[in-house]
Amino acid sequence: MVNSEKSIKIIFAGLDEGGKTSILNALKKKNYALDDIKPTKGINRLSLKVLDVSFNEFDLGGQEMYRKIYLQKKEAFYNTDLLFYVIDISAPERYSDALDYYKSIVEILSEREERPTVVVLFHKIDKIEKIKEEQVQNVQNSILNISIDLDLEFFRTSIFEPQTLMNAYSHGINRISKQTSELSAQLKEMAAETFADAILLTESNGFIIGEYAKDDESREMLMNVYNYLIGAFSYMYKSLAQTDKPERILIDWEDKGHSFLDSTEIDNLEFFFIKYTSNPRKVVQKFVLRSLIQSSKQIRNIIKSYFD
Ligand SMILES: Nc1nc2c(ncn2[C@@H]2O[C@H](COP(=O)(O)OP(=O)(O)OP(=O)(O)O)[C@@H](O)[C@H]2O)c(=O)[nH]1
Ligand SMILES: [Mg+2]
Repeated sequence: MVNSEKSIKIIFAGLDEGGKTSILNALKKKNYALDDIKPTKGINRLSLKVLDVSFNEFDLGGQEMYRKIYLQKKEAFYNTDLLFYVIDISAPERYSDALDYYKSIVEILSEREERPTVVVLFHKIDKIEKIKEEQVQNVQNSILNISIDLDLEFFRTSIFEPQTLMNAYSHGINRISKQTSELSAQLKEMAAETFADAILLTESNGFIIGEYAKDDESREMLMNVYNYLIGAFSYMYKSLAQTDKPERILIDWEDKGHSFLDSTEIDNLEFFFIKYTSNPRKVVQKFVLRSLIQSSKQIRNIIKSYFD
């Protein structure tokens, strides 16, 4: 699925105003005010390197004139590993256009016998008053019919519920990695050893590499912690000199438990483990640190072979 140069192509496609750029901004923690987002002109590309894997994300502006160009030239869709297809669930009058565009993309892919992982986002679920469940089911069925042979999953998302975005994004990334189950198993073990309810492994830019949560509630807390840390904190952290950087940061969420941020270096790159526990009394500092170092070694090997 992933080609040998270890370069991963992720595209975000869908009609104009669907929310693609907003989703990417939310995932990348660019806390722009909502009104600041302008329609995307053409294609926006974001590149990020994690170890020796480069992730290239393409935000395909969805206005009709751009869609026409992509469908005509087709290259925009070539060699895609992961396609996020964004549908504004609160705009039923546009479902049929959204389906047509999706169908055209799938046709281009099948001409070339490409089978990327597809994640369909029914987006803007916060606008519940506009959602007609029966119509949504019809759209879902049509997409299923069009997508024979594709690894496909549906998610319901909103930028006002960041964990919904994280779930969808993590699912997509996980599907294109062969090593995922091993990494999740490792994170689960690490969670057990460190009395964490949820644990997240991120690259210093905030890119999520792996995640484990024992239930939805702790996943939601983990996401809150992640937003908090990756937003203001990582900026501050980066500006610190190496010698001034704390090994561990503890945040007390009062009645909601504690979270920890531990940094670890793998091949001169910085990674963070974000942990959340609802019961901090259980956490024994020394033991936690020791097991963290042990687990990091194993995780290091998994990360290195993540997209092999
Ligand atoms: N209510 C709500 N509005 C959203 C959500 N996500 C995005 N929006 C709004 O939807 C509008 C369009 O968002 P964009 O991110 O520009 O959409 P886009 O898909 O990038 O549009 P193009 O670049 O033209 O293809 C903006 O006004 C956003 O604030 C969401 O989850 N809920
Ligand atoms: Mg856009």
